[in-house]
Amino acid sequence: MAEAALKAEVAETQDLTDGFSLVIDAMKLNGLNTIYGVPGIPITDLGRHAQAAGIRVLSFRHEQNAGYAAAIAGFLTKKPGVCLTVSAPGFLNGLTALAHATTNCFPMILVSGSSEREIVDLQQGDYEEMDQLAIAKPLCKAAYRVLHAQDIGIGFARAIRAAVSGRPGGVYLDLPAKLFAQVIGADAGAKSLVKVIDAAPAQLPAPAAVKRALDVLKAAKRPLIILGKGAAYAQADEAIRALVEKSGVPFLPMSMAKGLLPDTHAQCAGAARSTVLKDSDVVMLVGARLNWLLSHGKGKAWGEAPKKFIQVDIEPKEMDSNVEIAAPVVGDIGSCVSALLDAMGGSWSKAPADWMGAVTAKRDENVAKMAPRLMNNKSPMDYHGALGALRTIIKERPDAILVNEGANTLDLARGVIDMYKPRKRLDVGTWGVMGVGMGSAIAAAVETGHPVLAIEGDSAFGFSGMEVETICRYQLPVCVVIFNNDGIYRGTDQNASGGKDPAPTVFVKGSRYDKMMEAFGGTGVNATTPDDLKRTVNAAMDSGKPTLINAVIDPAAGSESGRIGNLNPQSKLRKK
Ligand code: OXT
Ligand code: ADP
Ligand code: MG
Repeated sequence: MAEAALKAEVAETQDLTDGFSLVIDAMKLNGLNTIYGVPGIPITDLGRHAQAAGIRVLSFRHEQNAGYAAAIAGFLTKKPGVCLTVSAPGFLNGLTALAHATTNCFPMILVSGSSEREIVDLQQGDYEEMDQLAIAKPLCKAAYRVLHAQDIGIGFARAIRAAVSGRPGGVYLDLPAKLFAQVIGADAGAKSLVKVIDAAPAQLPAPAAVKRALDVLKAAKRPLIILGKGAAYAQADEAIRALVEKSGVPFLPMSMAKGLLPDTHAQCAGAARSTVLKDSDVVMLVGARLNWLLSHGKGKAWGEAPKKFIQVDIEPKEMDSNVEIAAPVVGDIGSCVSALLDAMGGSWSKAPADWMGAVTAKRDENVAKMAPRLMNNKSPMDYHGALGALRTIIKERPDAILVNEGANTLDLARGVIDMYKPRKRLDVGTWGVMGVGMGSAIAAAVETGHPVLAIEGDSAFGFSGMEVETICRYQLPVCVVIFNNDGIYRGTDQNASGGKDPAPTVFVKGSRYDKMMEAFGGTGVNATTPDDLKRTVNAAMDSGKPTLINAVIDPAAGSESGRIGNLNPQSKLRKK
């Protein structure tokens, strides 16, 4: 090409922009600086250009894990986590995580490339043909498709607002392949971008609702505050602490709300759970739903005595979802808790001392009962011995983030390991989903820069295990401890037919998961005693290097479904 023609072409393209650039510009303008995804047609170049433009692009081995990373990034930052996938199969792989984000009220945007509308709608068999928008719709808060480059800015603005405003959740953004290469004038492109102002506006509670709630609380003889992961998400930590302390009411943290106030706080009722649920007369829910995790607010777990509920939540439809809510306080938690504090004034009398005394006595009894079990140094380890070792690690490193999944590995770690700071415990959430482990660990390290300790059942780990390569590739400060009991719940089941296939719940005996990490240049360790475990985890946390510790757990130590065996239907007619 002649020099003059080349110059003219360069000058001309300087005045142009395209779909790729507009997606990147829209993200950067709105502070979306990280992408979790898997490359491929039609978004490979988007990842490259985004990286070149200063967006951190974390490339995973499977979209589901990238999606779980985006979901937990949303929980940790209050900004939508972005997951980027290819069309049909990649999109579907990411969809479980989008649904999980929506179920858990985490803001996330699943951005998927898609095939050409004209061909998809006539079902003419395009490459990876699928009507992705229609499929995503029932599984998220909102779903949008952008067909024209000049609408990319609006598309992102709508997606961001939908993800973070009101009750947060997952949003799907469909970007057909053709969009990326569409070219428009650079000026028009710049003007089409939207910087979202006040994406999650404060929602103030009505003063009458605040007064009603305080009237109910004041009349209580045995009040209880339940803190859920919505309260952790809200980042209103100081106000929540002030409310708890000013009211003198015992608090029960749901799993991912542990650490909002330290589990060692004098008013923490985590170790007296059954007692406070049964015996309380007024329960204030703050960012927690009365779903299965709270036995729907009724039945045996809640005892015979009548109860009144106060519920602080941003979602009005949540009220009366399971039982009558005597005092709904609808608004964002920061505004609601501040309003409650203001209205309490300077002379609020604390909850009755005899009630706090009874809760403390029960808590101390349970803690004392557990203490000797945590000291055992058996080999192979049981859960308590192994967790006793890990508990001190978190105590000494309260800023570390704990990721936790499994059945016994989850339920026992939740009880044994005290948390000291907000948003440090990440787990299976509302669905009890296995597979969130490595995605959560990666996002936690990336978003916070803090070291991560992932305590994983051997089954749970298997759902996302290949991401240890991702951890090594990005050199993330993640220490994974696999509680290896040779299977799901236990490794001792037998095939009832007498045949040679193993039982459905058992895995290869004596597996060495630590070798997986070594395969990618990380550190692998086999730990057979609590002392070993403590020493090697400490070393890993000090080094900040990717490490995987295969913790050998007695295969007979677990129980079926951990603490939720009651939900597992069992045949009365057939023997196991
Ligand atoms: O007050 P009481 O006396 O009742 O005592 C309570 C507390 O007061 C007390 N406590 C304490 N005592 C002393 N000291 C301290 N510090 C302390 N703290 C508390 O302890 C008791 C218990 O307290 P807790 O835990 O708070 O209370 P409780 O009653 O358990 O609470 C009820 C719940 C429901 C709130 C709680 O149990 C809970 O949050 N549970 C979540 C359970 C959950 O979500 N489980 C995960 C799903 S299980 C199953 O579905 C699995 N699958 C299937 C599957 C899944 N899930 N997903 C997908 C995609 N595919 C398949 C599979 C495959 S689990 C699983 C794998 C399992 O195998 P692994 O190898 O991974 O794991 P292992 O089991 O280890 O082998
Ligand atoms: P947990 O499982 O810990 O009990 P849930 O996920 O059941 O918690 O409940 C979280 C609740 O928090 C949801 O009902 C959601 O609407 C609410 N929520 C989330 N963020 C906020 C916020 N910023 N302000 C008020 N409520 C919120
Ligand atoms: Mg197991």
